[in-house]
Amino acid sequence: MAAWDKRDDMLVHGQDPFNAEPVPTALYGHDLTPVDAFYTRNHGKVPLADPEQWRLVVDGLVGTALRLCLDDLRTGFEPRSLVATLQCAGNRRAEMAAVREIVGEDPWQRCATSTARWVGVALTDVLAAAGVGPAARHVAFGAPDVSSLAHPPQTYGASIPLSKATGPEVLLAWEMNDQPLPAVHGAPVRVVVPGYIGARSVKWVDHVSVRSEPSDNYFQATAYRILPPQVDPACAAPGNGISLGPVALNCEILQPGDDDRVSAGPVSIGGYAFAGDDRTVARVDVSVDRGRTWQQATLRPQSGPWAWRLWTATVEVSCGPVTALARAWDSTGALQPESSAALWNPKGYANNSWPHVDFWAD
Ligand SMILES: Nc1nc2c(c(=O)[nH]1)N[C@H]1C(S)=C(S)[C@@H](COP(=O)(O)O)O[C@H]1N2
Ligand SMILES: [Mo]
Repeated sequence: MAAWDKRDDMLVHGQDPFNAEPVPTALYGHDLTPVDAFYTRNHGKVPLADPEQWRLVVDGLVGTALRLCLDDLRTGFEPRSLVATLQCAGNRRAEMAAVREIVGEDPWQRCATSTARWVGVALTDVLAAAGVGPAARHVAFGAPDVSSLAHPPQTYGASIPLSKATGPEVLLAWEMNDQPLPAVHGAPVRVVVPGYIGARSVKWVDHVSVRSEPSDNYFQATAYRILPPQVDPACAAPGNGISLGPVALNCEILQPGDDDRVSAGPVSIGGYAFAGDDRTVARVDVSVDRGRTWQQATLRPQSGPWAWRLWTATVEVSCGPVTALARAWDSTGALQPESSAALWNPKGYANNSWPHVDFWAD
């Protein structure tokens, strides 16, 4: 086992903070990602909270501030369960870093994304219990883990617009794939914001604050923003760049893998596709002739409106090197952009260009 009970074959980008993604073969074919394969992204040391001691403070622009223990959450509100995909904004950064260097960020490959069934309560029910004031526009989340990626070091935080926070899908969750939330994934309670970049799903959440403005935490105000290419991220100030919320339409190929050898003839190609927030994946196409012709993939049934779409296509390949490309379309008719060069940004976020694998057919 790797650290935090993860599979031995995880691609570990760093031990402290612990950052790891599964290999494509560990993601492939599972509607729900086994917990030991689920990617994990951390910005500081994993806090080991005692569930008995844990309290959630709900304050800010509310009628009545709340201080809830785990039992209050479990017994005071209707339990909810849903399948949601988390996707890191840095997913697929390695490919973008090959276009032009990206300094100080982990080179995530294809698998900084995973899907689980989450159980908890709806944030909106807790907000309703506190009573949201008329000036409220955003809901901020705080956590105890300290990150020295901020200068000076800061605890992790994020916020989402109130309009998202009051959707029934946003959870305060304590269970993941029928198990209590493991420490590395946010025990005892984390936020799950389906359809938004993973960074907004704050782990070890201990503070929910209703505000008129977005959070001024470093990870909301300064990081997780698309900066113009000429900007040095070390000089970025709060509010610079485009703040990331909903996940951009994306897809990846998980099988075959790069450098695999397959038999010439019909070959099964498969992967995931995901469209954030209120968009859905409408179609995935595959090409083995560099995009001259495309073949439509079969979408597997979706495990719920907030889950990825797994897909497969059988294509004919002849002997020799093969490059397979994929591209997804969403429910608005939008297509993924073709090249990661066009998307390059200094922190390497939101690479949603057409994925490709290079393999060999004998
Ligand atoms: N408290 C806290 N929450 C956090 C983070 C963190 O470092 N600290 N990382 C965020 C990021 S960037 C991502 S992509 C997801 C990853 O969740 P996971 O580790 O359960 O996969 O958690 C988010 N929530
Ligand atoms: Mo992330």
